[in-house]
Amino acid sequence: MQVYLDNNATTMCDPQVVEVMQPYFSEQYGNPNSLHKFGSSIHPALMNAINQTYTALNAADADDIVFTSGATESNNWVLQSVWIDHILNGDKNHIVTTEVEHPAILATCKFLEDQGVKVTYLPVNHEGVVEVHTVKSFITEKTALVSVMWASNETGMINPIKEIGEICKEKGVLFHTDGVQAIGKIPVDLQDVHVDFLSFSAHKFHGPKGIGGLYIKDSQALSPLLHGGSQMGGRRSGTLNVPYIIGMGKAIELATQNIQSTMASIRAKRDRLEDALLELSDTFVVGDRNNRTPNTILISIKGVEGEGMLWDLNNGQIGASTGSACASEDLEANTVMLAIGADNELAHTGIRLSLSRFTTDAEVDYVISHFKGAVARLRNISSSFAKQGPSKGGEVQECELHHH
Ligand code: C6P
Repeated sequence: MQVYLDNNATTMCDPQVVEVMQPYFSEQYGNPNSLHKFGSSIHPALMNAINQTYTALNAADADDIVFTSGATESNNWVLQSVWIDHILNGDKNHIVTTEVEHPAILATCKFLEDQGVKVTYLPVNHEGVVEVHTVKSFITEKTALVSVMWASNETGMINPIKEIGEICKEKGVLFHTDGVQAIGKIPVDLQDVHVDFLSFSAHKFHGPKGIGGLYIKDSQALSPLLHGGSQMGGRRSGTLNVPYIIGMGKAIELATQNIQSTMASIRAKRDRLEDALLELSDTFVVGDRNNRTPNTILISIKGVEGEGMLWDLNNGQIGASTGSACASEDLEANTVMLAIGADNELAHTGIRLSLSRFTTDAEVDYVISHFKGAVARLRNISSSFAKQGPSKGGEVQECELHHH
């Protein structure tokens, strides 16, 4: 059996999504901006995908949803354009975000700091959640934007987006949320929360990679990041990625239409897995499961390095991660675990397991049994090393076992 438990990194494209995309590669390949029938014949399917996206997010007609290459682009767009519109060409100089955002936010903020923008990185509590009063206390009259992720890719913890939105509205500050890990996992209702901008990527909800979007409340002004042929009303130039937009429409519809029952089913499997793994000694899971996306577990196993676990799980045909996929090659400590107060040693022990609506009970059973075996094997290696001691060539082994 092989089991994929890294659905926060990316998901399988749903076969139903692949099917609706298929005709738009070699049969209906026209450019929707062309005036001939090859172009115009695409319009109904494109309109359908747009409607599916508006419905899934409960966006209002007055709002705009602009298709992008994904959340990295959407996040860059919001931050860089708020800088241009409100800092370079306005009287603000400050952006508020959190310590635990995805690199698509953090690296863009670093870039903006180099340009002279003041950025506040808010701390999170021991559960990995940013507290409302913390956000409130750092907003000044110079703040142009607050950017807080809806749910964490690493821990699954859900931030109080509704309350933060209210504060931003009250203070007249723009509010952006990275909604990548929320859509398809928890209800996202854009008429229930005050959010100016929301970023998303289709491949996190069983759509194709390289397509996503930016929701813009009330179609408010935001300088384009990509200039060119004025597609999407001039907001985002570049020929529309027709098959992927159509695929994303189907994917977001499938991911959100039965959200309550999907959540309940994933949650039941996740909780069963989590309960079983917590039977192991010296383990803990980050964050209250009731305030977490129902598919995610970030578990720490004392004395067992994350990379060692991944290697053993991989040998057992199980795909998991130590955290964000884009940071998994650097072997650094998990930055989110450091942010919640873990020491360096503990922050090297995190394993992220993320399920999907395709995860089965048989897969969960298999993972429970393999995981427990892996912990026993790795703890055995550590304890025999400890008994053996450094006098028997241990220093070399230590190097191999603890490569940090
Ligand atoms: N997180 C993870 O393993 P792109 O790559 O542009 O589709 O999405 C980037 C992105 C932005 N925000 C959040 C919260 C994300 O989780 C991601 C992607 C993956 O956690 C890959 S690094």
